[in-house]
Order: sequence, then C-alpha cells, then structure tokens
Amino acid sequence: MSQTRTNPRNASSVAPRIALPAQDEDVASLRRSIVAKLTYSVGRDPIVASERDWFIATALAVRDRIVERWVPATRAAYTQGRKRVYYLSLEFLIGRLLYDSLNNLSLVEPIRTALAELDVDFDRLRELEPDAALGNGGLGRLAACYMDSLAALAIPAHGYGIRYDHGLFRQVIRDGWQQEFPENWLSFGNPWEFARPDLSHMVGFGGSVEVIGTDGTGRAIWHPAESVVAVAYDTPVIGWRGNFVNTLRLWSARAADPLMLDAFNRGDHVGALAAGARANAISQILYPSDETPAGQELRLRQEYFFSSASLQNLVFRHLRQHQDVRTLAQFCAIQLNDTHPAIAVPELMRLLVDVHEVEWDEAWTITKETFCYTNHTLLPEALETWPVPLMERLLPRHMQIIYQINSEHLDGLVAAKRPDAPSLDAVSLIDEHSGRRVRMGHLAFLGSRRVNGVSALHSELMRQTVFRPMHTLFPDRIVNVTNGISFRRWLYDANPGLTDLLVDTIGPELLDDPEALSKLAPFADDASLHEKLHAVRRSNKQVLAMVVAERLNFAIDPDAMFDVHVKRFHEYKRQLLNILQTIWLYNAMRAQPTRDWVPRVKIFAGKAAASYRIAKLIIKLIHDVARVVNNDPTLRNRLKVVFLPDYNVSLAEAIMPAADLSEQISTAGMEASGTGNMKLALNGALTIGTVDGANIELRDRVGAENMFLFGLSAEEVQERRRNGPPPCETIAASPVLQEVLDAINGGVFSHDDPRRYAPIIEGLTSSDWFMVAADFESYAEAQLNVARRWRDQASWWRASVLNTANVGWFSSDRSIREYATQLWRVPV
Ligand code: 26Q
Repeated sequence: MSQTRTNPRNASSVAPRIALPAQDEDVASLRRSIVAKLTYSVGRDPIVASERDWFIATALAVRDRIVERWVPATRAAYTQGRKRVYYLSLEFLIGRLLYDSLNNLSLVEPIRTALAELDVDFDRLRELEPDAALGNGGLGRLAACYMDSLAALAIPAHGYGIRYDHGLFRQVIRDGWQQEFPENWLSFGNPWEFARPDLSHMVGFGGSVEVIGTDGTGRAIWHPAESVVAVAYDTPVIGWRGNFVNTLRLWSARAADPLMLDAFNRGDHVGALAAGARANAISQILYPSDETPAGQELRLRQEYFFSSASLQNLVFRHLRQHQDVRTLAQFCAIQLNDTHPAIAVPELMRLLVDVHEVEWDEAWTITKETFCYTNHTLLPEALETWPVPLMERLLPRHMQIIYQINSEHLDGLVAAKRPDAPSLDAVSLIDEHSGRRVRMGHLAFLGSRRVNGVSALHSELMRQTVFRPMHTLFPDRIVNVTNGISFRRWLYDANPGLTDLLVDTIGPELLDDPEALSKLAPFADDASLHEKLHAVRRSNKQVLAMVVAERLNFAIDPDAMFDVHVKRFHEYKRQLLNILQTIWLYNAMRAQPTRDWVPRVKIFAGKAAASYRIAKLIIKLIHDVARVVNNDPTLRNRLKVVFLPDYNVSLAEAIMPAADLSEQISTAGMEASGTGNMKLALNGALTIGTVDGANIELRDRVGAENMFLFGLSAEEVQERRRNGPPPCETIAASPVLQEVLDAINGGVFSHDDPRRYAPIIEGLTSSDWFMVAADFESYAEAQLNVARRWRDQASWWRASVLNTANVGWFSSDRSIREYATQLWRVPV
C-alpha cells in the first residue's frame, strides 16, 4: 500500500473520537517541531521537501514525544527495582508505527491539523511508511501485539529480536503464480529507531573448548573460532494513552574485524572482506518459511546470535543493578517465543557456570526459574531439531552443556524408578532415530518453569501428543494462555468508524477496558444500531474496493457479501477447500441462473513459503478460477473471486473492517490458535469455521448460533486418518465434489495446461490428509446457511453485534495479564 496514492481512510475520513479534539497549543507546537525536524534532521527546505521528507520529519517529531515518556518510564522501573520481562522472539511483525503511535498519544487530530497548516495531507503521508515486516505471520504478529499490551499495562519489558535488513519477501503475482522479491523497509532509513553502536556484545561461533583441571569437574573455557558483534537498535514501544514506554531491542550483526588488512595488503581484496560478509549475513534476512523449519546453518547462527546477545545484555543489566547474578530469577522473566530462541537455555547455563562461576546445580535452578516457553505448533514437521554434528561444530560448548543437562535428566528419571515413567528414548534431548538430533522443544521444556500452548485445545493436545512423555514427568508445567490481539491496532487504528459508533453507543469506557464491549449486547436487536453499523461497514467495504481497483484494476461491489480468507497459505489452513466450494457455487449458479443467489466476493490474500510447491499451486488455482468466474456473464456479477497480492499488516488493517464473513476453516487439531479469527470477529464479521484452535473459545463466548461451525472435530480427524474410508469413496459419495474435481481435472480452469492441478487432485484422492474431501459437504452446507442468514439482514446484524460484544476477552491485555500472573510472577 505504500506505493498507492489512495488513502483507505478517506472514505470514512472522520477522525476517531478517541483522539481528543486538537488543541491550538498542541497543533502549534507540533507544527514547529515538524518544521524543525525537516530543517535540522532531514536537512530539507520545506519548499522542496518531498512527501517522504515530511513523513520522516513528522515521525521524528512524534518520536520526541515518545522519548519524553520513555526516559522517565525506564528510569522509574529501574529505581523501583521492578521485575522485568524479556520477550525473546525471532519475529516481530509490527507493520506501521505512525498512526498507532499517534493514537496512543491522542495526537491524531493535532497532527492532521498541524500538517494541513503546512499544506501536507496526513492521510497520504501515513501511507508512505513501509511496514516493518519482521515476521512471517501469526507468531510474529502475536509478539507485536504483546509488546503493545506490555506497554499498555505498564509492565517493564524488553522485546529482543533481530533487526533484519530485509523483512518478509514482497509477493508479486505474475500470470497467477507467486513470485518473491526482496523487501527493503530500511531503504529510506528508519525514523523510529535509535542505533546504539556503544551497546554491543561479542557472539562466538565454532572453535574448541578447553577444560581446566583434569578430573572433569574443572572449568570450561570456550575459544570460539569466529566472533560476531551484535549491535543494538532500540525502538520505543509506547502504551495506550502514552502512560508507559518499553523498549524493543533488535540486534544487527557486524564483523568483529570487518577488513582483514593483511589479506587485503597481500592483494586478496575479496577474501579480506569475507569474514565481514559472513557476519553481516546473520541479520540480513528473515527466514520466510512458516511452520516448516529451514534447518540450515544460517538459521542456527541467527538463533544463537540473538539469544546470546540478548542474554549477555540482560545479565549485564541485572548485574549493574543488583550485583549478584544469583538473584536473576527474582528480577527477570524470560519468555521464549517458540523454540527459535531455545538455545538461550544452554547459553544462560554457559554464562552462569563458565563466565560467572556459579555451581552447576544452582545455575540450573536459576535457569529453570527464569525461562518460560510458548509452543505455537504441533505439526511434527515443524518441531525444531538440529543435527548433533552441526551443533558440535558451531556451538561446541553448548553441545557439552546439552549433554550434561540430558544425562542428569535421564539419570534422575532412572533413579526415581517411577512406575509410570515414559521411555528414556521419548524424553531424551537427543533424538536417536533420524540421525542424531537435538530436540529443541524438549530442551525449552526442560529449561522452563512453565510451558504454554496458545489456545485451550492446543494446550490439551500438547499434553496428549507431542509433549505427552514430558507432561507425564512434569504434570504441572504445561498451562494454557489463549492468544489475544491488540484492540488499539485492530479496532481503534484499523476501524475508526466502528470505534466511534461503539463509543457513541456504549460510552468511552471500552477504550480502556475491552470487556466493556459486553454493554453492546442489549443492543443486539436495535434496528437503528444495525443501520449505523451497516453504514460503517459499507464505507469500509468501499475503501477496500478502492484498494482492489487500484491493485488489480478490477471492480467489486460493496453491496455484495465480502467473504474473506486471509492468512499464510498452508494446506492445513485449507484455502483449497474454500476455492473448491467456490467452484461448486459457480457450477450451481450456472445450473440455476435465475435463482436469487446472494452476491458474494471471495477475497483471498496470503503468502506461501517460496519452496512450498502445493501452496503456490493453490494460489495459481485461485487465480485460474478467478479468471473464469469473473469473466462469466451468466453469473451477472453475483460471484467474484479476488486475490489481493502482498498481504501484510497494513493490508490486513484495510481488510478486517471490511469483512462480512471470516473463513477460519483449518483441519481440526492443526491450527494452534489463530488470531485473524479474533480480529475479524472484533470488527463484526461472522465466522465460518471448524472446531479448532481459538475458534472453540470464540464459540464459547459468541455462541454457536452466531457462527457457522462445520466439519470433523480434532478427534474425528485422528480417527478418520487411522480408520476412515479411502478418500476416493468419500469423493464418489459426493456428486457435487466429484463434479468440481472433474472440472479441475478436465482443464476447465487451465485450458493451457490441463494437467496443471494433477498434484492437487492426487493429494485429495490418495490421502486427503487435510480432510478437504471429508469436510467438503459439511462446509458447502454451512455456506448455504451463511447465504440464508445474509438474506435476513436483521438476524445477520444481530449476530454481528453479538460477535463484537463478546470478544473483549480476546484482548491481548487479558493474555498478558495471564502471562504476568501465571508465568512471570510480575504484578499487574
Ligand atoms: C523455524 C525454523 C526455521 C525457519 C522458520 C521457522 C518458523 C518460522 C515461523 C517456524 C514457524 C513460524 C511461525 C509459526 C506461526 O506463526 N504459528 C502460528 O502462531 C500463531 C500465534 O500463536 C497461532 O495463532 C497460529 O495458529 C500458529 O499457526
């Protein structure tokens, strides 16, 4: 969207009421600081300044107002000696910061006015900000929402991650196929961050371990062969109403010795720079695979690089304040966002034992008391493991520590002689089956005081499946914290029209207390509210239609139902099921052209991992179907299919408020939680979904009668995979599905290459692992119910109101409160 000229909010244009009216004083002082920044920091004359110059100047002026609060907040947390949370995550999917910061500071209107007085259009300006896309999807966006809530709740916290030069790839669609291009968010500089070249740590790799003393109990000294410098870049994270500010500290990699002068002088000009290039590579790019670990050495280098820099930094901070490393657990809680930073467990042991000379047993106690670990997936292929030889080569001391942790763990188990003990094989940190590999999930589990899943079902499945043996040993360790989302970003920022209407209807309390949304429930049947909600939705849909027109040169009708399926492409998320149902609908409309079909626009967006062939083929199928459907005059515009390229946080902010129907149709048992489901329900979309992840908790709050649930349960999926009928039987039993597959197979959507979709058909007929065929009939039926409900608009809007009214619980503030009390033991 940064390339576009349209402002998605122009159509709804009114200022959100949550921003206080612009005070003259604010406006004048903002105007002065923007001009000062433009002059002295950007170095431009206002007469020639480009819009981008104005954006940078504005961001810098806003940053000053954040820093004014950052310094006292940080100082107060320090002097009060408050326990601090460290959130370690390889991903922070932040998006843009200008509007969000202004909203937190109640400065949206003053800035708009100040800029207008300078003849600059704020709404165009904010579209120029590139997304900080330092994440793949749900896990990264969750980290960003949690940073927002930590600041809102005034919990002292640092986010630690990597300052990737290139965020998630830019998705371009050529002839229906996804292509990946590098993303360049830093090309015009980043006005939000502070480089801290003075704040750096050495991170070692490779080399050897020297043991001092001969009896095996002596100290170990690691002599790394290679050293990389981690340089800190700090971004302040401001909380709601500007009350508190935390720090997001991202590490950038530099060579310790960037130019080997002797090599250069010998004439080896390229070789002289090789070490520098090797070091820089660590923070160059975000790994774009989602759910499937890449397993490459560079990824392990990234994981260790940021884990080590972060731990050295937090231990340093702790010592500066408390002088005694033994009190670490009292003042620090470290949260591991998935296993990506699990190497932090042996790293803390190394720092405590080798560097700070703490006894092993005490060090282990401190470690276990300090860490907590969040698991985000149960997919066996997504569980991170690293080959022992690679670990030994890259991190020899850590491998020794892992062996020692493992042998004490297994010895203890043998000594305990528990009758219910799982096999050693199942709980060992080393997987001996597929080559020897370190199980990072087991390592994180063992090194943590609490381990959590991200929805009730997911946490329960953790206990029953992948972590079953570990759970037997430590039955109190796994807890659940259901994910949440930032209402600031996903309601107040993204949907000012709805926010204003809600404030008008139930009062401003909801702005500070999401649960106050429940006051909306008594208005569920209020026709005048329905009308106003409809007006807000329609205007949001018009804005999205403008985005579609601009990007795809294609018109969609804002009065049609917007049926939205936006998320990463993965077979378990079943975009395929949706497009098959679309074909079914297409066939049905052509067969009965005179029926009163509900006009629908199927909207898809999402990226596939570059190497995920089937996911990319599904994207191509959507485009092929779109071409045929969109050009068929017999449908009389009652069905359109749209794929919006390059899905990111900013595009999501335009889509969520414009959705009527939310597709949350994962194979039951496979979506750990989902968070798009929450964003869409909050904005009033009705969910069509499976009984999976947080959909279940959504149902418990919103009511099954206000959703469209369908399909096999997680248990039924398991059972069917074991003993179900062969998929070809399922398909044969469903003439409509058979017809859909025949159309695809017959090249109806791919005249140029009738065999193109053979791999998809083959997957469905031979195994149907993701239960697309098995759930098809049930899904198609649920979609008929959707259409039926849509025709009864009063009933539709009643359900919509009850969705918004009952999702207050899904605020990430609630999630963070649970982390604070159950996991971190910090006051809120
Ligand atoms: C691992 C190793 C090497 C390269 C990449 C990765 C990698 C990267 C990202 C593995 C997994 C991810 C992302 C996982 C993810 O986003 N999971 C989602 O997390 C959300 C927040 O908890 C849940 O709501 C979703 O259900 C879950 O799919």
